[in-house]
Amino acid sequence: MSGSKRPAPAALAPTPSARQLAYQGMGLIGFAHFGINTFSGREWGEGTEDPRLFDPAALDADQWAGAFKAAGARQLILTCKHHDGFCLWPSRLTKHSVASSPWRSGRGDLVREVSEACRRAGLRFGVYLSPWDRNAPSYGRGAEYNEYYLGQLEELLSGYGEIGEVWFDGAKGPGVDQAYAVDRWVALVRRLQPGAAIFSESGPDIRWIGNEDGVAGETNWSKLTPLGSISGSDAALLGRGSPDGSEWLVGECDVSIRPGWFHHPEEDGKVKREEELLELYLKSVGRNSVLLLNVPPTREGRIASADANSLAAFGRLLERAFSEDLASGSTASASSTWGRDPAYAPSGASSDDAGLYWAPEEGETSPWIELEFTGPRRFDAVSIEEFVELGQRISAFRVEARRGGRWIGLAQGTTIGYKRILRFPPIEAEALRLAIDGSLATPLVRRVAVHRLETPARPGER
Ligand code: FUL
Repeated sequence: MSGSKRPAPAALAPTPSARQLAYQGMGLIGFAHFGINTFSGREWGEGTEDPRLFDPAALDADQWAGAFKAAGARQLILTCKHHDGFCLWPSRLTKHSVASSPWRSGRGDLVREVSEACRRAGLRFGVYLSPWDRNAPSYGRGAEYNEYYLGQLEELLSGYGEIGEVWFDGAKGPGVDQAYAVDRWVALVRRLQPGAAIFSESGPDIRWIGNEDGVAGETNWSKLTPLGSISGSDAALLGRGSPDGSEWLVGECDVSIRPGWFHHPEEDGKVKREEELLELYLKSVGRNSVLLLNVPPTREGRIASADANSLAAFGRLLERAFSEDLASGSTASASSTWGRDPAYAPSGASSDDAGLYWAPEEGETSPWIELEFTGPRRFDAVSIEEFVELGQRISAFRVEARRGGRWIGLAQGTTIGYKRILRFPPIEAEALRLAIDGSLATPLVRRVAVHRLETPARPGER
């Protein structure tokens, strides 16, 4: 085959949309639960709360955006309306909103303030609009409520610039039954905000990961055959996806930095620290998913200092660990390489260029790629990326390091997907090998990078 060009390997359906790729590329995104519950001290309001309760005297949306930005978040989603029905913008469709509150003398619009602060900080802005509404008199009256909900959605999608994500919460309390016109919600988002990724328990762009702990399955396919309605036994399936799923559905791991989704002063001592947040990052972003981290502002309308400090320290940990690839400059070799087109050369595996990947010859049963470092490297984590544009393929792999001429197993796993990060005890080595033991079709590896998560050397390390 020397000198000849081969066409790129054929796509393995399903494949991600540009919208889904852009979404997953964000990695870490923020969530801000804020509303009448912040003032009543509840997690689920009843819908009967007096709007006059809402008065965040020192509200500073730039401070929120800055706190999320410091962690490295790329987007912030605001609970524009939670289950209690209170709207953080002056909706024309109800009086149960900031317009009936003392905040900014009833002339405030928090959706505007937060969306503009996000833009100033370089964050995308996303909206959460609870379908379950305990205040709307029409809730439970079928079409009437659906019109109301669509009207509110239209206000949010047309009045606040570009929206990065729309979050449809699946929570629905007992009692009143209301059938949702989900197809119409999706059509409206596609029409007004074609770039917005849509989250619901089962898509169409982003799927719920099946828990609210911020943790994806160790095996995690970005593919699933939509479940329709979700029952408890489906949680594990949501966490791991399915190799033969019919749709591309990226998993999103939602979790709060505190026990509750809303800020309660009595939980000020229970804010997750940066090490815990890094662990969650490895179990979400590091498992082919996205981390949606909730940090709820206080009654004053600010992110509390404990939360802001954790976010900033978390951001520093991520920056220190992942801004550098300790394998850069390595010489790559492989069991074989697809064709001779330089775009498919093994060095593509350690390149940042999104257009490059390494693929072995078709039909090879145990392909591998090795990176010979420019000198010994001390590291405790490896991140691997598949070229998912042509479908997710790898189902079994191993990572080994060569030290003093001997190969040592560091980690093994099943899926890789958009990104897989593996952590192991620190080791000093001269070379790294990725061996692929199972793949649905010719594996395509975009990148293999080497990292150090911990700086202090501990006694007894290998
Ligand atoms: C759940 C809701 O019931 C919680 O209050 C919170 O908003 C969480 C993100 O989703 O379904």
